[in-house]
Amino acid sequence: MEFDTIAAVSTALGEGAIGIVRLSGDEAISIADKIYKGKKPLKEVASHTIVYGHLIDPKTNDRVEEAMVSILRAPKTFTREDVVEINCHGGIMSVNRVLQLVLTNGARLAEPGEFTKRAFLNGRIDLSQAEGVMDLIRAKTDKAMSIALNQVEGRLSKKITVLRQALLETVANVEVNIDYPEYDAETMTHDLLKTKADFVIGEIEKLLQTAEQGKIVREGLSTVIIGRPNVGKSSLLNSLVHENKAIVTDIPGTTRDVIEEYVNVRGVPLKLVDTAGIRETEDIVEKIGVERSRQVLKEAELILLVLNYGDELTKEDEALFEAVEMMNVIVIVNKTDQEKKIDLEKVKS
Ligand SMILES: Nc1nc2c(ncn2[C@@H]2O[C@H](COP(=O)(O)OP(=O)(O)OP(=O)(O)O)[C@@H](O)[C@H]2O)c(=O)[nH]1
Ligand SMILES: [Mg+2]
Repeated sequence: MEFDTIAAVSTALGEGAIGIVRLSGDEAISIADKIYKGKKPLKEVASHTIVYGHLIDPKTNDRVEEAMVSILRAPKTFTREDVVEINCHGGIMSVNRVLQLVLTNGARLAEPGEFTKRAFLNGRIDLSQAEGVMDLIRAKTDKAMSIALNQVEGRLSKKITVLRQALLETVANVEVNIDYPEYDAETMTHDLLKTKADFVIGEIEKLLQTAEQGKIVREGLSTVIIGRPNVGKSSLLNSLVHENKAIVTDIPGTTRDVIEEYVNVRGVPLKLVDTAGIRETEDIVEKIGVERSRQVLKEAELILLVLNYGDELTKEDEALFEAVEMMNVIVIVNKTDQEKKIDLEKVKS
């Protein structure tokens, strides 16, 4: 496929020792040559090497930056196109200046993800690997990272290829049976076909199940802390994240906004959500908070329902039990330092 030459800053924008501006496309090397002065022009530099030089503005001949420039010729590159990586000083000004230079000299600003898109369109990676690249960049825990890396390396793709192959072979076999009945090919009886199909369906279902797990590892398990006002929901959040994130007071109705924080539990990120205690209230602000609590409750994947050891179960508690009946719930009995009033048998039942 033929594309124009794109450029973008590849490193995070901010203050760092090095910033990289990357170009990809047929014109990548010639555009870089327009703004580069070193021992020899970049077009004479061997592929997959890095050279030192200065970046100049061709209009004024002013030196703009000092840089190390990597030359990577097609097809052994991420995009399968010619790629140039300009390593300059990290820092918003410097990196943007270099980007401006390559843009005014013939490159087009890449869209988000466009390098990966090219790698996909040019057949360097398949769709599942392209998704893996994004997951890798966004990974929040070690586990998420290693799963994404597996995907980038094509493990998922390989499993899909095997299933596809099994189906193709079966279809081919059926066609041989029909077109050349005289051949000595295995006869695809109904039973045989069903066994083969069941096997493939089973494998696909297994893959779909891991997709569900993958989503959790990637995005975090949405975990919502609910309970009556003042039972200690915000205290629980603070203790789990080891930080005074949410305001804690002995006034019922303290929390009004929905507060979110990530914690890492054995590699699985939990997106902890603290909510306003659910109760009937006339306070306008608290009312909105309670409404939000009900909303996030609907989207939760895991519920932490907090009760108090020192109180009898109230109608409000029972209403909460009903609201979360069909969901994954962990019941937490808090304030065990107080005198026991709660009926634990009732909680269990
Ligand atoms: N005795 C005792 N008090 C606690 C415990 N945990 C929390 N508290 C106190 O209970 C009060 C309420 O705690 P919060 O964490 O603000 O309760 P909440 O459920 O977030 O309350 P709302 O935001 O109003 O819904 C505070 O005064 C806490 O210090 C505990 O285990 N024992
Ligand atoms: Mg609170």
